[in-house]
Amino acid sequence: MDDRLMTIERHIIEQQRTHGGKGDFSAVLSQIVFAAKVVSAQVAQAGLAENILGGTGDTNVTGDDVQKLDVFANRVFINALSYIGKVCVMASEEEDGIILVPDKYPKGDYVVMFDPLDGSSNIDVDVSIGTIFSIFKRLTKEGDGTLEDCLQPGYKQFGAGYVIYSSSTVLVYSTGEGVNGFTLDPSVGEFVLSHPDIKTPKRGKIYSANEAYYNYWKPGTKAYIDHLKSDGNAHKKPYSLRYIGSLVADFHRNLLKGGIFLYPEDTIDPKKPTGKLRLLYEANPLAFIVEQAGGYASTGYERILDIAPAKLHQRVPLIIGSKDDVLEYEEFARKNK
Ligand code: AHM
Ligand code: MG
Repeated sequence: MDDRLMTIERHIIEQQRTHGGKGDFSAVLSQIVFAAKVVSAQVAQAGLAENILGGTGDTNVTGDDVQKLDVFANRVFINALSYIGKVCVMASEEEDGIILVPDKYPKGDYVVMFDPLDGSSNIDVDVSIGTIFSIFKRLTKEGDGTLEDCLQPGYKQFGAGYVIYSSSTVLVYSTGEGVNGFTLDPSVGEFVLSHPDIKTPKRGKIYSANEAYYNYWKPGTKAYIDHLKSDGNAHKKPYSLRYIGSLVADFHRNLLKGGIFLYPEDTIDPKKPTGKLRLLYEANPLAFIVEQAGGYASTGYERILDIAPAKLHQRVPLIIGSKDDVLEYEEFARKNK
């Protein structure tokens, strides 16, 4: 094999060597890579397998329809992370409470949280979907991890990333030293470095939001979007609107091209005044990635990574992307209360 070919496993090993760790964190990452390959293979076949395509008829803890592939992906990630002895507790968007490692396996130092298959309502129509993950070190000393281990602010993440299952499968991750993206080469089953040291433009030309909610947005969000559509903005001409409705896909495009994604507060559902997205499984990991790439993530009022979580399935407004764009949104939110 070409010595210059940087597979993700090699990247993980080389990073570990630089840090001189025991390899526990690397083992966690490698299991996530493995799980991503398994899910990728299933997603690619979703249209073929009648028993995989379509809903189970159940709803998950946050009230969304559960698709069979969600259930499958959730199980794959839990199983892959359970037996290695490096994880003490997990949490998933698909599960009500924390997920403990079965008694028969040793417990390790790491806490892993994930959204196993985000945007799953898009599966049936062949639109890109993704996995998002977030890794912390435990606060408790030993044994099973606890809820407290899971409820840490995002700036304490040890690593985070996402996988996009699309025209190709791409895994993007960061351990706090920049962001790298790897594309799955299906012929050899390896993720290969394709997007080294990703930096997001300081300002973008794209905004991504579900603008059908405009009438339910706060004055600051309305004024901001009006501004982007006018010729009074930084580019002196309207921004472009791009909204897939699959967070990972919208985020990935904006990360590479520059832009701002918004899922702000709205008044549609009084039970979800802070928007739809979850702090632990969606906002935190993507905020970690975007900051590592030179961007920024905010609720409109505060940095996402500074929020001390109060509960597992906490929702937050998420404004994320190119730094100057997100800072400008904050200014509009401040001035238009
Ligand atoms: P999910 O976690 O249930 O799949 O929902 C999250 C998805 C995101 O991928 C996407 O950004 C958002 O829901 C779209 O929501 P909306 O249809 O309200 O625009
Ligand atoms: Mg989700």
